[in-house]
Amino acid sequence: MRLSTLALFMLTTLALAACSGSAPANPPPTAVVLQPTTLPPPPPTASPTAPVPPTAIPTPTATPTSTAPARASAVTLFDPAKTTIRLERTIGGFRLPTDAKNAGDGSGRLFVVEKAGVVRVVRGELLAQPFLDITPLVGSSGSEQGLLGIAFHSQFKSNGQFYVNYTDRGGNTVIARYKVSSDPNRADPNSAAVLLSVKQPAANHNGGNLVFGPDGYLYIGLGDGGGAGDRYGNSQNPGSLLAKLLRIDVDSGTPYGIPKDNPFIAQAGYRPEIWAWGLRNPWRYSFDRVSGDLYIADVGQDTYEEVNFQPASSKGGENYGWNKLEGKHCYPPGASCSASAFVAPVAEYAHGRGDCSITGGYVYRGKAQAPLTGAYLFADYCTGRFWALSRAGSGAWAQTELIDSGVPISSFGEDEQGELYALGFSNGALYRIVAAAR
Ligand SMILES: [Ca+2]
Repeated sequence: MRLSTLALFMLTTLALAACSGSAPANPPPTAVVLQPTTLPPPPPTASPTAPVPPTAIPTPTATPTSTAPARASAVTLFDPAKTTIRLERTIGGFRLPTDAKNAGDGSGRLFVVEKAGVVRVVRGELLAQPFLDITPLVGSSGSEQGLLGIAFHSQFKSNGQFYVNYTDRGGNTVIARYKVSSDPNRADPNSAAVLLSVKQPAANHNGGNLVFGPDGYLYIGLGDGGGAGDRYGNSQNPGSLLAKLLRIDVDSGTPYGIPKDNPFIAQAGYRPEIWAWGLRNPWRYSFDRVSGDLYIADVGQDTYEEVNFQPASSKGGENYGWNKLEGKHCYPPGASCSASAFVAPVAEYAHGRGDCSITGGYVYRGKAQAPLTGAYLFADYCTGRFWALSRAGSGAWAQTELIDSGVPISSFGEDEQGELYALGFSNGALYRIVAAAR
């Protein structure tokens, strides 16, 4: 049993996104420790009434017509032979952090999600007052349950809307909208509106991420419902929302609308929310903020972790193969399968060195760490190993191991400037990712 490999890292409670972890979570730290930080201060213009400054998040551009490696603007400077990374610890004291997102409002803040049901604000330093505390609503007893993700509406600055993904006290997934209060560092807990509730047959594989795409639609990742091997048969069932990446319109309809160009909107037997399917537990996924390409890190079963790539030109509908494929290999091991029926991952790594569960990151598009530009960074939750995925002019993917940090990375974060961070789950630390020469 591969859980034995976790012992090395004392992570017996922490198989956050892995397939079979079911032990209760660690008790959280008892005190919030504010540490000196090297995070940049918020920009001086970021008062609540300041005009909206231009942000580093690009507006959607014309849809490309091919799956060429990258647009001219999506420059890649990263050279895997010359560059690696190091983790620079900035702030500690988070209690089992699961996500970190910016609000895109020019405030320079980073919002860190804690598993039990709290959202904290980092504005140069960690603010003592939580942004949101919905602990009474959140069921977090299972290792993969809790408040798992947050996303801010592209017009958050004007409409104050943000969205959370949590497991409720019954173990089911809830997607809810909240609004900020008159205090920009505090949400209105009474503003909750539930958009979607999805029954979860088991405690694990809840997905948990929320991301607004460059198209303005909300992308919701859901795992296969849990257990192991997709025992509930959701991954290749288009009538289920589980094991899918959903795409919904939060700005129309009640409680939400279906984008008219969703791939299965008119197909009998398919849920119209589905954007992509055949996913096991797409814990973390992100869009390249320059190219618009989508990277989906899908947690594997017992053998392979994988990264799926969807070019910005995609019309959706990709079937990423679970549970007929695990990584690029037929599942279960030894079975035969028609791999050509599915979209294979562009990168994978095998278990065997202690790795167990992929944590997807971001394509680096900031300024301060220029040697990382264009690299997609991801990590393994159990070992804390980091990799970069980059693409040569030929279109060939290169997967490069960067460091073996030993930190259980639950999630990455990207600030408004495109600088990247990583969250240590059990140690409650926020790390800045810094380029380093090899
Ligand atoms: Ca797959």
